[in-house]
Amino acid sequence: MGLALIDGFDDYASSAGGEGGSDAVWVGFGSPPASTYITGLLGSGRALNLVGANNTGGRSRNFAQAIGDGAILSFRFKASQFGQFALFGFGGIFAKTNSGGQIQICRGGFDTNNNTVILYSSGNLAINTPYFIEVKLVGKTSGGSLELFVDGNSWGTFSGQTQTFNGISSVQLGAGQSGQTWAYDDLYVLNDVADVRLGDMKVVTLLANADTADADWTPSTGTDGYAVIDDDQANTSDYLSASNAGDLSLFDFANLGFSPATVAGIAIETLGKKSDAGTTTIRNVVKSGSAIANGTTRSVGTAFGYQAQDIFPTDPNTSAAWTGAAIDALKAGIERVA
Ligand SMILES: [Ca+2]
Ligand SMILES: [Ca+2]
Ligand SMILES: [Ca+2]
Repeated sequence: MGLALIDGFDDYASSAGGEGGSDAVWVGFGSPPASTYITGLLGSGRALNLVGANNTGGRSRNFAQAIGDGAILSFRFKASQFGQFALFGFGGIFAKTNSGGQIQICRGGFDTNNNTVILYSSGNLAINTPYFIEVKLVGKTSGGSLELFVDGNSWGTFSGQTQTFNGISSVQLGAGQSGQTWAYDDLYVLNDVADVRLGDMKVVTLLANADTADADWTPSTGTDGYAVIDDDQANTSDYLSASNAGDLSLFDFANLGFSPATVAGIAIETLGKKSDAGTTTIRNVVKSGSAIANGTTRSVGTAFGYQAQDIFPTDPNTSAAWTGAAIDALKAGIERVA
C-alpha cells in the first residue's frame, strides 16, 4: 500500500523532448500532444501543459512496480476547452469529456470511438478552471469498481466490468484537439484502493543547496557538488560523476518554507548515464538523523535517462510519517553501487 508514483512536473528540462525532458518518462503514443510547461496550477513550480494534436494521441507513464488490480489516480487539471476528446487513461479505462465539460469514463482503449461509457459524471467541468480529480479504480474484467471524485466530491460510481483485462500498470494524459491546452499538476498514484484517499495534495520539488561530508562524486565544473545538480530546469551541461563502487554524495536541500499538515511521502528520481562499457549501478539515498534508507539499485544506460522513482513514504529515522522539520533537515543523494 502507498504511493506508486509522484510527479509535480516542476523540474524537467526546458525542452520536453531533450535530455531531462518529460517526454522521456511521459512517452507519446498515437499522435501525441506537444509537451510544454506553465506555472504550476497552485501558482508555484510548473505544470505539464499538453497542447493537443489529435484526440487519439496522448502521453503514457508506467509505474515502477506493478500495482495489481486496484489503485487511485489523483491530479490537478485545467483545460482551455472541452470536446469529445481523451482526458486521461488509467489501467484499462479512459475518460473523455463532452463539449459541456462532463467527464465520461469508458472501458476500452485510449480514443474516443467505439468504447463503452461506464460512468457519466454528475457534474460538469468548466474551462480555464483548476480541479483536483481522483479516480478510484478496481480494474478487472468482472467484479471491478470505479469512483470519480472532483474537488473531493463524488461525481459518480460504477460496479462491474471496468476493463478488458485485469490490472493497472500505467497512466495516460491527453490534450484534446489541435490547439487546445490541457494542464496537469500534482499527480500521484496510490497503489491500493484500500489506501485512504489523500485528496487535494501539492507536490513540492526541493533542490540541493549545499554539500555535506559525504562528497565522493566529482562535479564536472567547480568544486561544489550541489552546484551542478541544483538546476531549476534539469540540464546535463554540468553533472556529477563517480568512478568507484561505494562512492556516495549526500546533499542538503532547500527547506519547504511552510509547515505541511501532512506528508504522504518523498520521491527521489535521478537523471543519469554511464560513459563506459561494463556494469554500472546506482541507487538513491536518503539520510534522516543518522538513519539511512537506500532506494532500489538500478543499472544506468549510455544515454541520459531518468531512473525509476524511489518513494520513501516514511522517515527512516522514526519509521513514522515525514514531518516538515524532518524534510527540512534531511540529506539525500546518490551512491554508485557497482
Ligand atoms: Ca507542479
Ligand atoms: Ca546540471
Ligand atoms: Ca534543508
